[in-house]
Amino acid sequence: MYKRFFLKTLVILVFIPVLLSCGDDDDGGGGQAAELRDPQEVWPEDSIEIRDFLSNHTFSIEPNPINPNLQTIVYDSITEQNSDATPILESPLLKTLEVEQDGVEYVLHMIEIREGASGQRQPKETDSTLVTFRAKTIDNEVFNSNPSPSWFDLANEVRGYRLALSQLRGSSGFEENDDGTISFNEDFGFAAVFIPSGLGFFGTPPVGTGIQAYEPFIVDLQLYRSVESDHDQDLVPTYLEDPSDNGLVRDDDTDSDGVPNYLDTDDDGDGTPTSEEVMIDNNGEVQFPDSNGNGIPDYLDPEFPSS
Ligand SMILES: [Ca+2]
Ligand SMILES: [Ca+2]
Ligand SMILES: [Ca+2]
Ligand SMILES: [Ca+2]
Repeated sequence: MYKRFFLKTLVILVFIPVLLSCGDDDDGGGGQAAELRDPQEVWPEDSIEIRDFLSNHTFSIEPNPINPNLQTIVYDSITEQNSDATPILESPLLKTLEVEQDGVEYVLHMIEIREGASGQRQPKETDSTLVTFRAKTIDNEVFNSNPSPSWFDLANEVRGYRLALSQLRGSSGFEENDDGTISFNEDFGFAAVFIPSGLGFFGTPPVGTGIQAYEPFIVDLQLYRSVESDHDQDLVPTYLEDPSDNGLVRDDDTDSDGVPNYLDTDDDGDGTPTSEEVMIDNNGEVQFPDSNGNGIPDYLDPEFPSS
C-alpha cells in the first residue's frame, strides 16, 4: 500500500508560507503584547478543556474525501447512542509529553497512531519536515489543512506542533510513478496532538482561523521526511544554537546584536566566524573546542581568539 501524490504539486508547495506559524516575536507563540495574560493562569483552563475533549470524544481513522489515499482522524462526541465507545483519554495510543516553558509544566497529549519507520530519524524541533496536516479548533472545526506533502521549517512553527513532530519518524521510502506522482511507503509517522494555547498561539491566534485567544487546538499530522537544519550554515546545527538549553532558539543572542544565534554566523561577535571556531570530527559531528580553558567554547567566547 502506498500513498500517491503529484510530484509537481509537491515541488510547488515547498514555497508556501508556514501555516501554524508562531510569528516573529516569540518562540513559544505567546506574543509580547502588554495585555497578554499570565501563562501560569491560562494553562489550568486549557488543561481542563483538553481533558474534557479527550474524555467526551472518541476517534476513528477514516478515508479522506480530499485525497482517497490519505486517511483522516475523525473525532466523535460520546453520547447515549455510542456510550460504549472508548474515550480518547482511555486509548492505548494516547501518550503524554511533559515540557516546561514560561515557568509552566505543560502536559502535551498525543494520539500516536504510528511512530514511523524504524531507522528513520526523529526531527529536532528546528528541522525541516515534509508533512501533511489538518488543524481543528477544540470545537472540532477544521481551520487549516495541507493535504499534499509540503516542506515546513519547524523553527517557525508553534511549540506544541514542533514537539509532536519530534516524536515521529518518516517513511522508509517512496516510489516515483510513471504518471508523475510519487508514492510514500505507508509506514510514515501518523499522530494527533492537542495543543494548549501556551504551546500554540496563546493570546494572538491568526486571524481567520476561528481559534479564540487562549484556546487550545488540535492537529492531525503525518511525517514523511525530515532534514537537519543549519539556518545560518555556520556548521552548528540549529537545534544546538540554544546555549540557554530551554528548547527555544529565538531567545539566544550571545553577542546581543539583535540576531539570534541560529541566524548569526559570528555568534560571539568577535570577528572570527563561528565556522572557524568549531570543528567537525571524523564522524561528521560538530565539536566545540575551548582553547583557553575558561569553560566557554571558542565560538561563544569573545575573548578567544584575542585581538
Ligand atoms: Ca547554525
Ligand atoms: Ca547574535
Ligand atoms: Ca550561529
Ligand atoms: Ca570566539
